[in-house]
Amino acid sequence: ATANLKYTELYPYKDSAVNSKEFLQKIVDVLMEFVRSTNDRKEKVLEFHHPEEMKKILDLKIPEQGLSLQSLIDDCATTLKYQVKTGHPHFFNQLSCGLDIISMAGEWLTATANTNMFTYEIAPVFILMENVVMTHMREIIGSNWKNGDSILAPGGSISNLYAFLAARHKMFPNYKEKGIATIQGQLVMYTSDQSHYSVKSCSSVCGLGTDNCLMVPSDIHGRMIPAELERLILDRKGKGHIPFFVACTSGTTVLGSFDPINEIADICQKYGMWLHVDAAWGGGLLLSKKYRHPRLTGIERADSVTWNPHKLMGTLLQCSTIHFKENGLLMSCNQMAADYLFMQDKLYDVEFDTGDKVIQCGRHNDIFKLWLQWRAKGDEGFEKHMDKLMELSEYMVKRIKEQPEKFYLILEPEMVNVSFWYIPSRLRNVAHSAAREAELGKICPILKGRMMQSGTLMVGYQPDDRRPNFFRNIISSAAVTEKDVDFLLSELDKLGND
Ligand code: ABU
Repeated sequence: ATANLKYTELYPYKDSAVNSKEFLQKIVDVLMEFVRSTNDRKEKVLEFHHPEEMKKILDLKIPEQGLSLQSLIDDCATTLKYQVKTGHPHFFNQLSCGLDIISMAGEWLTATANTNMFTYEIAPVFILMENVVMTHMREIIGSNWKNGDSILAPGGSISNLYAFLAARHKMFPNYKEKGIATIQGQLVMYTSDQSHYSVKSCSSVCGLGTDNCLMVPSDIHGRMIPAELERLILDRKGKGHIPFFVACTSGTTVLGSFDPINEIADICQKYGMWLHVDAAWGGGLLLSKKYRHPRLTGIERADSVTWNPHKLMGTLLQCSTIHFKENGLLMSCNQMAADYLFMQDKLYDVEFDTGDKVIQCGRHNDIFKLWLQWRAKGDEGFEKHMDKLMELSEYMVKRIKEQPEKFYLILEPEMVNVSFWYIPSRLRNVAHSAAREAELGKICPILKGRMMQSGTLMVGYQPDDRRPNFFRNIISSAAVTEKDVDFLLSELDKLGND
């Protein structure tokens, strides 16, 4: 019946529950087909086409006259046909993998409620949920964090920016009104050379300049060297600068390494500096008794923590949180008191209007899908999920070590990032050296290209400061099993062995 109908036959243009329901059910059928194929190991992870070719396949133009509802249903099916299945058990490419059905249901509800997260007035249930979940997350960070403050932000990079802004506000409370003139001297911030680039971005966005974001050397495991941090602080102090902020990483993007929080906290305490822990990636391990320590030991000593549920916890994109030990800082730092939104004489307790704590106005509802997922799993379910991901990564390391002729493990991982090279036949009897590493590095983009052309697998690669290109395999999806890890290794060998 939807074939020849147009949008004007649906709510709110026409009072037709029948037409609206039929259209939406057809869309749900399309979505369900994507969910089914995502979970079918016989299906490909992607159907790759180069952009120019893809432009020819797709009809993307905006028409003069609106299309029929059936055309829109077809558009939805075509869109998903060419979308990479990031929840497929053979997708190991990104930190955010998987397709959690409960969280997806939450996102559907969120879209249906279609509200903004700035005031209790228009999002009463979601604001209270945010309160409950954020308090729970802070209690997991540390028992001394319960009375702190938190907010959901559009991604880990913006969460890290919030930490920077709060730290500067704490040290220079007049900055908001007086600006740069209030700071007599050069502010300096520190992070490791393995940290996420968003930390360096803060120094550019916030006017320090990237030369004043010092990249502290890391050790061979990818962990910040505390003695180097202290040396660089003293060096800048000697120049009359103001070292004020350290961003320590719990779960680096490439190697999955954890900086030693306690040792870094001692240095921050000694020099009166703000300690931020970027646990966007590794934060999920706070939920595991087995894997939390020693990786995140000392996190309760931080002033702020970034933790992204859309990574290890498998919450649908996007869901990123930033937590502060001290309550009130977010509000005093960012509040602009817009009269048309944040009136103080409202019917209810305006403490629940969280929108004035943030630098954005419109804020997407990222809480409902997380709240619903946490209700489904409980703390126990998340703990099992973390333990399973870590055990699967340990299994992958074991399988790599069992095939030293085909794979070279780059380092013992602390997390679910497994770094390795694939060794094709021609390099199997060659002694390992810088020259061999260079050859192995050249293979990575070729093999990745073959993965994408065949559509059977996706694993990421990159170079780092110490080595040429190498593969970084991520297991952060609940869909992955030991058999999928076996498939991954044998498929790499099938695609790469020439
Ligand atoms: N923000 C880090 C995400 C990068 C990745 O998925 O590889």
